[in-house]
Amino acid sequence: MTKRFLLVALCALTLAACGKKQEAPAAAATTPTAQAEEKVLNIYNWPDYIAQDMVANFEKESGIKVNYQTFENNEALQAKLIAGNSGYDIVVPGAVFAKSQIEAGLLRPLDKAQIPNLSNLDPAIMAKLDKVDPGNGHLVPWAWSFTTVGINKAKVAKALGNTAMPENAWDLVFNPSYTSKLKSCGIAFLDSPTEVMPPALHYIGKEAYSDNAADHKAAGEMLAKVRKDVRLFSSTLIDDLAGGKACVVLGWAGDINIARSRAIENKSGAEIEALLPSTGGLLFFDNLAVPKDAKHPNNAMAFINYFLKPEVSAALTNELSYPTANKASVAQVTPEVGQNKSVFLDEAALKLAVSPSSLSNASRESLTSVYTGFKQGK
Ligand code: SPD
Repeated sequence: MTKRFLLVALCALTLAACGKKQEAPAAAATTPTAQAEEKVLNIYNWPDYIAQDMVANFEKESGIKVNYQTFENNEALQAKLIAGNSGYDIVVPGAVFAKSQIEAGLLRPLDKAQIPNLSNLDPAIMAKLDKVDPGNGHLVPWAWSFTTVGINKAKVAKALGNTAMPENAWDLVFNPSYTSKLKSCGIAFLDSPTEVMPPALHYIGKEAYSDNAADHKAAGEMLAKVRKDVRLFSSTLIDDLAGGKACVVLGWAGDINIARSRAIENKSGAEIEALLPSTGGLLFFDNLAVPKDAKHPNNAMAFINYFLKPEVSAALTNELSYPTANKASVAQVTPEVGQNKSVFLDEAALKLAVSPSSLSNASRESLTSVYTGFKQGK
């Protein structure tokens, strides 16, 4: 997927709008037909990534009982899909992993006849997703956002003292001149090689999704210099930031905005902000997909169709600060969310932003090895 292509798609959207361990669900013994399929749907999604009433409303409307479980990173989902027989009927892989999952036959083609609301999707975004999923045969976009730096403004200002905020927000997590000061109030990183290494590569001027092991090593050398200042590798950055365990995070803009709302709800007084780095954030797209061995594929299609109702997609955006690709939902996005520049990026931020790209298995292995060394302080 090229940067240019995604940029055009996202501009269209913007203009319009502007680890818990879990048991796998029990699998049914046979693959049922549409008529015979039991009224059950097993969903595996990221945490804090669904509107509050969506499952209950779908259950009420469809009579299908939903079992909902969460995973914390693409690596965890990938392991489940490779192992097979996960018991899940819907999973939500990122675009960076989805291409290779489709090529490996891990995902089942969509039955588009059962999803008439596909017509609500933004054709520009679907055309771009076609690079990951030829013919848009396997994926329906769930939500998108970008990886960036989030801060608790007052704590960061205090920890920096006389030092001004950097022009490039990535300096707050990758430049020892800043991290050495910010460690006092807590620096937290996402805990995943494919979340931390691409921003690190981007920061040192390499391709964020470089396949070159020498680039990976160079990013590891940069990271080693800030390792002693990183307090947490975390899958709970929303709580860490809202609750005060961290004052700076390398995380997802959507989750940083959730932390911001939570701090306001809790009346904690913390002012939390998702920053727009001067060299750009890293865009990501997460997508609904059906594992090849799903036992309730027709129920999965029903859920996808339900999600694509304009009001259902809009509820996700309004509650969680994550835009969707549902063009028909844009009119129902609240002005507060629609005008937030760290939810819907403006043209300038979109131009700077880095688009996702598929990573080969070999690259993922190399990134994991460098990341593990970084975490272990080697
Ligand atoms: N609150 C959950 C957000 C899920 C984000 N997925 C991010 C994938 C980025 N590569």
